[in-house]
Amino acid sequence: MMDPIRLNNQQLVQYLEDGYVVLNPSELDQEFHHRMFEAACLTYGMAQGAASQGAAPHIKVIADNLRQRIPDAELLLRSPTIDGAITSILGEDWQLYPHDFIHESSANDQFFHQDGNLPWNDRGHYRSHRPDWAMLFYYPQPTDRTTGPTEILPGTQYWTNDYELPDGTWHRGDPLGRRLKRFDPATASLQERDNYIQEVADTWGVPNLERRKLEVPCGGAILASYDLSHRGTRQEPDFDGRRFMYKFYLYRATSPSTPTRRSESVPVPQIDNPKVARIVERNWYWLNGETPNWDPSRNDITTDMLVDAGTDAERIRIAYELGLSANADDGIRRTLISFIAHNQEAVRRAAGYALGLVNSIDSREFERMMSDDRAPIRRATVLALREAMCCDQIAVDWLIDRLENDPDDLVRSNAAYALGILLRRNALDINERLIARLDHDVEPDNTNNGGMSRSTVRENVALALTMTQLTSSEIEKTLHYAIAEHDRYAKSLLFMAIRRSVRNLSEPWLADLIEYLADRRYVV
Ligand SMILES: O=C(O)CCC(=O)C(=O)O
Ligand SMILES: [Fe+2]
Repeated sequence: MMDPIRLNNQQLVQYLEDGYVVLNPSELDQEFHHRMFEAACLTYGMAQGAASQGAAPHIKVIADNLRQRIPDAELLLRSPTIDGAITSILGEDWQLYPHDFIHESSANDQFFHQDGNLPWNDRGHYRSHRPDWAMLFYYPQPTDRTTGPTEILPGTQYWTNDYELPDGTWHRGDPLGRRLKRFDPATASLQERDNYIQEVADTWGVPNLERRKLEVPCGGAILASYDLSHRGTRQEPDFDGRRFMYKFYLYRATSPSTPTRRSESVPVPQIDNPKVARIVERNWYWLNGETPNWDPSRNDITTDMLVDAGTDAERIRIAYELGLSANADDGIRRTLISFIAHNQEAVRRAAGYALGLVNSIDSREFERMMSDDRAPIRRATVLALREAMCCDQIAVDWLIDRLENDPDDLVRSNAAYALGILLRRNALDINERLIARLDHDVEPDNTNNGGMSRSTVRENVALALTMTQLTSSEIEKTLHYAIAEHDRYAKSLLFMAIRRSVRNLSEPWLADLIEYLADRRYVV
């Protein structure tokens, strides 16, 4: 097969700035796309059969088994155009998260949303501004305005909405416009529906925010930031065909500590959108294992501005400026740290991302927040340690302690996730502690989203284990839990963790066997 075709610099900046790039894998021919179209029809046919027998078709048939049911999906993912684009964003050892789906358009509109950060609109962790997660949308037929294309809001991938509730619980999914008056499409006219969709887009508070319907030729694909706002649009009434979209979730399992894209620093090409320019620039260098050479003293942005910002767009822009200034100004640095305990959720969150720009933070600076009795403050503290990549003993011990003992599920799932991000770059002696959390008695199911009993915490523990090298005895324990696991996402991730580790430890034939089994996963 041909080598992967990497994104060029322009495409890479477009991805980081607008949140997506359109791909046309010309090495796959029309016959291939036709087979993928037919496979989607067949999958929906089988789903109907399952529905008539009372089984939930979305989980029994359509979701999560695409590579098993449709071997051509593998050819798509490994095609030089698709593989090369994903590699450019997520590194050479990019992984498929074990959730996938085929979406079919209809007369209904979806409303703008960010996909939940765990499958079926569940929540386990704060979103990442770094290129850690992506979605691949693939369209096995021409997709234009009439067929119901996917619509996106370019550049919205670094923002999000508040989700914490006063009683300590939280919204699990991230629809936009959660605060708008409830809208019932069943009783509304098309015009009212369209007005509502515009109102939802306007909730970002960004004047003239562009909406783009992504029309693609047969076999076109979109690689998008996981956090980009998007929606499925309705078909026009005179369209009598079918429009499918295969969706895959992908993530980065390695940290770009060595240059993979270029051999020497290349300045960022033109960035047009000032709201996200700083993040784009940071990510551009981060992808090459570098930090930008910024002058930390060149702005007059104050910490009050972060609190007073009227939109997440503005607050995040300010947060990045402050994070940069904090390297030269101790007052700003201390205020940003204190904002982790601020009473506004959006301020805590923005401060967490800001601290990702501060070089070498000592986790003792978070001592007060670490023992705060309010769960939202502990959640934000986990974010701050993760963004600042605090790997010292105090940080790691506290994160492990939270994973083992925190009464708040979102603190525990965030702690597991953060430990994975730390493990991705540093060897830490915590594998056994993570594995012990896979026991259902110590970490029971906590959600039924998607119609399956699952654990958001075990899912993130399993994710963390895909980012580390396990020893033989750790593999044995992980295998024990993987076999017993009923949460299909946790289970698949555990097999992926074993696959990663076994490569370095065992006979090549055994690694091949595990590789085969992990790839061919089939969940019922
Ligand atoms: O079908 C589409 O174009 C988008 C589907 C989607 O975003 C979703 O269901 O999460
Ligand atoms: Fe979606």
